[in-house]
Amino acid sequence: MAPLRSLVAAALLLVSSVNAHFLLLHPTSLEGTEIDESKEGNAPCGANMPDLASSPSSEFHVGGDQVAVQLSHPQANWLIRGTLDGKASGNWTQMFPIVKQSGVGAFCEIAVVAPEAWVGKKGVISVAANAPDGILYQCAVVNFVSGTNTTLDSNCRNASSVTASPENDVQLAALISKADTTTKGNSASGFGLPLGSLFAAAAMAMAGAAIL
Ligand SMILES: *[C@@H]1O[C@H](CO)[C@@H](O)[C@H](O)[C@H]1NC(C)=O
Ligand SMILES: *[C@@H]1O[C@H](CO)[C@@H](O)[C@H](O)[C@H]1NC(C)=O
Ligand SMILES: *[C@@H]1O[C@H](CO)[C@@H](O)[C@H](O)[C@H]1NC(C)=O
Ligand SMILES: [Cu+2]
Repeated sequence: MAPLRSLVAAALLLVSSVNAHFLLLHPTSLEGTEIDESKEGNAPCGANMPDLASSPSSEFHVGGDQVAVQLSHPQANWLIRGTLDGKASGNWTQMFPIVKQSGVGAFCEIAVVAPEAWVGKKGVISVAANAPDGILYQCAVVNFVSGTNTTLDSNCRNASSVTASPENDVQLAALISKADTTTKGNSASGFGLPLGSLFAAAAMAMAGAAIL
């Protein structure tokens, strides 16, 4: 009986791991806490589409706020982007340099930024993971507010085995609107210093890696 039982257990594990991709824990996903990971391959948000009038929303500080995820793959690259388009159909602005997570589990960036011009507006944050089984999506509807939030959410943590570093991912970079890409890092575009300096730091880190 034991062999059969362990076979069934192994099969169940396989089935559940097929659809285990990632969870968006903060800001709260459009799907709430019952995220259908089997639908995460659907751009731009996974199982649900945002509705600025009725989707639950939370505050997001444009000067720096948190995005917390839980990854079920040993590795994935992350893109965090935002738009004021209520249907999340375009006009994506990159909110953080693309990073590669290595290690299964909790990962949280604590200083994700949005353009100052978005203060007082409602929009959509979309988190895209380039995982071994494709590009996966989750979204959150947020009210953009001024300032920074340095009080970490209980879900905002990095698992002890998780590391992250800047990554050049052309597939994820292609998910940013062209018009935004050309002005990225330019303070005249509405971004403050933080994103510009983040990109500079990321570029320097990549240049350093290239020398090695
Ligand atoms: C995208 O932004 C442009 C310029 O601000 C605007 O004219 C256009 O309507 C926006 N498109 C969407 C889908 O929001
Ligand atoms: C900052 O984020 C934490 C965690 O989500 C939240 O409890 C707190 O209310 C936020 N602070 C402000 C000023 O919005
Ligand atoms: C998690 O790791 C990333 C990458 O090193 C770092 O930027 C971030 O601040 C860390 N998050 C927390 C909650 O310490
Ligand atoms: Cu997956």
